[in-house]
Amino acid sequence: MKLIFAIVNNDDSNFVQSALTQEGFSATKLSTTGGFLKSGNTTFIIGVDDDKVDDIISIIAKHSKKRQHIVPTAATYGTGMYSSIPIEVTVGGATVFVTDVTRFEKL
Ligand code: 2BA
Repeated sequence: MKLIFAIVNNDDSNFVQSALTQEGFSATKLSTTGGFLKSGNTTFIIGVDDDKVDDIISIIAKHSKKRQHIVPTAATYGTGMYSSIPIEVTVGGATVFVTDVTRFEKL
């Protein structure tokens, strides 16, 4: 068995959730915050049999879009002056971790 952690954009999360449920997969949805942008995203926790991992990744990939975000960054000059330079970062589609489950119980 595997445990999948999938971090997706909030705007995609309902589509991912609906598609997983429709295909018969159980998932837990957490409200999370990205460490870099400090903005909200959604993390799904999904426990599945090994042979279903690729199916789940396909569902997540299908419903997770890439997005561009403009982020202000601070530049420091030798004169002690600062200025803010916006940079563009690409977020998503989804960040997915797959880990082994050593024990699974439903009590
Ligand atoms: P954030 O940490 O808010 O990162 C948002 C986007 O900012 C990232 O998109 C990436 O394009 C950029 N970014 C992140 N850290 C950066 C850095 N140190 N320098 C420059 N740019 C940086 P994604 O890679 O698609 O990640 C989307 C979200 O997935 C992340 O939101 C974070 O919540 C999660 N994530 C990504 N990689 C992770 C990892 N290795 N471990 C845990 N969570 C991760």
